[in-house]
Amino acid sequence: MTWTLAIGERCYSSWSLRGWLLFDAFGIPVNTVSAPLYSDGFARVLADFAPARTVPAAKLGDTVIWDSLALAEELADRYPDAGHWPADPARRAAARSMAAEMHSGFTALRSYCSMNLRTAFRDVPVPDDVRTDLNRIERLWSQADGWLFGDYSVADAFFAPVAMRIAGHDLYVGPNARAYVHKHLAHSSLRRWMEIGRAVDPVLDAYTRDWTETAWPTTTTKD
Ligand SMILES: N[C@@H](CCC(=O)N[C@@H](CS)C(=O)NCC(=O)O)C(=O)O
Repeated sequence: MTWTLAIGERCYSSWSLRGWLLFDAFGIPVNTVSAPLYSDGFARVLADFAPARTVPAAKLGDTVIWDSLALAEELADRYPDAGHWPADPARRAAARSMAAEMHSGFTALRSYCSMNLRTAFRDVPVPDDVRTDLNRIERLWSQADGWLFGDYSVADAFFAPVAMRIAGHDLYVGPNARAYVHKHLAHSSLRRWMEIGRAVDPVLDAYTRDWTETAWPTTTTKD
């Protein structure tokens, strides 16, 4: 039996990206079904995932999981060798804390800079509360040497859309954080997600902004 994951549009649905990375980046097979955001089709697709009302929603037989943090824990329990969390207890505790802080926080950055993997912007004015979020993110990422805890973990999957917000809005962060953003830009799972999203997603007007558009940053390295 294979998991099915309901996702929104790949270019715009940051939580869907996290959910999918929890499978793809850890080698767990998954089929996706599209639940188009802001459409009647959204509720129709999610009816199969009751009581879910947001994406991502995952299903395996009678089991339904409708929250990305719950999905991370459930997959980590079911696939103990997949490496969702660092093996070292202190690092695992820190990784869990980071994923949880991301799950419940950074609302200023998240609401001001929506994830948009199709269109990038430059010269975006940065309000104080967004800078405060960025400062906190930089502090958390400061230990990254490659990925946050050595091997790719749930903490990295949870921060992937944050890295894409920084890249796609050309937000200033220092050299360490910039290197971490580029690590995500080079990540094969993320690149594949982006490619498919750009090929199949419609342009959603809700994500149009008045800021100056620019080319999406690319990276020459691949993971
Ligand atoms: N706490 C949820 C958040 C999921 C979420 O807000 N997903 C958005 C799409 S990125 C959604 O489904 N929005 C549709 C809605 O709220 O009606 C999780 O961690 O999975």
